[in-house]
Amino acid sequence: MAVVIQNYGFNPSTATIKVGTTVTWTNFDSSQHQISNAAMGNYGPGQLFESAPLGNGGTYSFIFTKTDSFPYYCTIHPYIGGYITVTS
Ligand SMILES: [Cu+2]
Repeated sequence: MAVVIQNYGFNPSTATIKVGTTVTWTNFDSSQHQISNAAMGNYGPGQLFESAPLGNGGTYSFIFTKTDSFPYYCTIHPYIGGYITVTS
């Protein structure tokens, strides 16, 4: 499934997907964004995915292989985030 990053937000900001689904984020903003499921500075255990900083047109893909709920953030702008629920 596709998530658009635009106007400092994720669209859709919440999604429910089946296990094994690949989610691809694409940045349409001129500002860089970086996707991470770790809260800012909370790296290490519990961190499942994190992109490089994405410039305009940049994409990042992650395959969700276990059922759980995953809040995620932009590490550069931690006030924006999204939520992915993975079901069996
Ligand atoms: Cu950002």
